[in-house]
Amino acid sequence: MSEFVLFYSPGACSLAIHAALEHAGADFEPVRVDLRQKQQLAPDYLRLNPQGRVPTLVVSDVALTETVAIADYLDRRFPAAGLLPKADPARALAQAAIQRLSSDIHPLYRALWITGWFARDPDVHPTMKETAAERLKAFYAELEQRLAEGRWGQGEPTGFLAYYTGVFLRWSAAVAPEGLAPASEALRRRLSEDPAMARVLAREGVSLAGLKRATD
Ligand SMILES: N[C@@H](CCC(=O)N[C@@H](CS)C(=O)NCC(=O)O)C(=O)O
Repeated sequence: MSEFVLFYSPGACSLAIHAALEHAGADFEPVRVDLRQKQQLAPDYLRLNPQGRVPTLVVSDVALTETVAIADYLDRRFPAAGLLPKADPARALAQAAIQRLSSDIHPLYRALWITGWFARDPDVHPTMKETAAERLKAFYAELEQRLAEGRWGQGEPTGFLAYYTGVFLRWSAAVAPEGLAPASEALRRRLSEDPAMARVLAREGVSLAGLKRATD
C-alpha cells in the first residue's frame, strides 16, 4: 500500500500537488476525480473532502485538504526536495506568492467559470465574468513584471511555487488567448520540461500550453 493517495482532476489546481509529490519521489497512488462528471460530489469522496474539491491527499487514513496546507506538509515531510526555500526572506516571499494564488487569484477563476457559486441571479453573471477576467488580466501583467524582475517569490521561482504558478499559466488561456508575455512563457517552457511536471502532465493528459476548452 502506498504512503499517500492523491485525489486529483486533470488540469485542475491539484496539478501542483501532483507535481510536488512526483518531484519529491513520494510513494503515492494517484486517483482521478473527474470534475466534469461531478465525481467530486460522490458520497464516498464527500466523506473525505466535504467541500467536494480537489486536491485531497490521504495519509495514514487522514484526509488533508487545501493546497497551501498540503504543500507546507509535503515540504516538512520531504525536506530534501526543495519544495519551499529553507531560508528567509525567500521562504516568506514564496509563501506570500503561494497564498496570493490560493486566496486571491484562484477565486477569480471560480467567479469566471462557476459564477453561480457567488450569485444565483444569472442577470449579473456577465458583469461578474467580465470583472473577473479584467482582474485576472491585470494579475498576469503584474506576474510578468514580477517574473522579469525576480520578484515572484525571490529570484527564479522553484519548487512548489513554480508548480503552482504553472497551473495559473495554463489557465491564463481563458482570459489571454493571445498567449503569454516573455518571462511567463519562459517559466511555462521550463516547467513543461521539468521531469516531474512532464510525467504528471502525461499522466493527467493535459499540457501547460493552454486549455482544450475555455472552461477547462
Ligand atoms: N482552496 C482550495 C480550492 C480547491 C478548488 O477549488 N479546487 C477546484 C479545482 S481547481 C475544485 O475542486 N472544484 C470543484 C468544485 O468546486 O465543484 C485549495 O486551494 O485546495
